[in-house]
Amino acid sequence: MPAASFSSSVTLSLVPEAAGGPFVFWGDLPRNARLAKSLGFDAIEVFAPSASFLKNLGLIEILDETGLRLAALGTGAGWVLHKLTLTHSDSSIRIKSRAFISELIELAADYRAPAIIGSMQGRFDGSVSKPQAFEWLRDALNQLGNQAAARGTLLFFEPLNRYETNLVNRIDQGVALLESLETDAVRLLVDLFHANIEEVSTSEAIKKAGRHVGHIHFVDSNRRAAGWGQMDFKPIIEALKAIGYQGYLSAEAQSHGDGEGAAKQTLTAYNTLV
Ligand SMILES: [Mn+2]
Repeated sequence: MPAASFSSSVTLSLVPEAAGGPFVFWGDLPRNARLAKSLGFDAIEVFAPSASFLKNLGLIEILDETGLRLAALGTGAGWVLHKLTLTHSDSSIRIKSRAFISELIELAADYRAPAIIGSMQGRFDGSVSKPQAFEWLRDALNQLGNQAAARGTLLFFEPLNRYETNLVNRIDQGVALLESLETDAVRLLVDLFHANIEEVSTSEAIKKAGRHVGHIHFVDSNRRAAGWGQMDFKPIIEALKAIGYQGYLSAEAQSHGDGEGAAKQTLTAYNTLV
């Protein structure tokens, strides 16, 4: 078994409208970045209202000060705040969705980080057929993946559980989608909460996905910090080691008002498992 070379990351939301969402830290980027560093994290993953919002916030100064890396930037605020998706029946909304994500890809690339497409994949319904939605999604991923590649980074695509999308729920469906693309710059984000709902075996699915796995949302079965649910993490960590995974275990968990507690618990689990 190869030695593990994972890194730790923790999520920070700067979107108050996402209240109740699975983020460990909320608001106050400088304070929470310093706290993440002092607790021992390698990186932060940021969920922000927009690229322009983040540009004005001094992200580079706080990364420089703390020595933290940027693991990834989420794009889901396009959905939460503006109801944008890449598979919407209205072409003007699909165009706005690509532009919203494109700006975040550019900004993330400045920090050598990928952007994440999760909820922005949308869902098919009404006048939009499943094949039509997939055609739009593939076209968007090709364009946005090429953009990321041109900037020397990757794009992450996240399967979501059945209550959040009817497009890509499982890891093998994500692999099939990525293998149908013309770009090779898109990797799967495996969120262990979603996988726990949808997979027969998360560890076997990870082994089959192999090189396509680019990022992990590290969270327990009930979407609380790792170790505070009933997930069996050992075979999952073994599977990640077996495929030579070298990315982040990024804590994306509900913290119920105690970000520091959830962050500490995540690191206890991380240090026990990795
Ligand atoms: Mn996630």
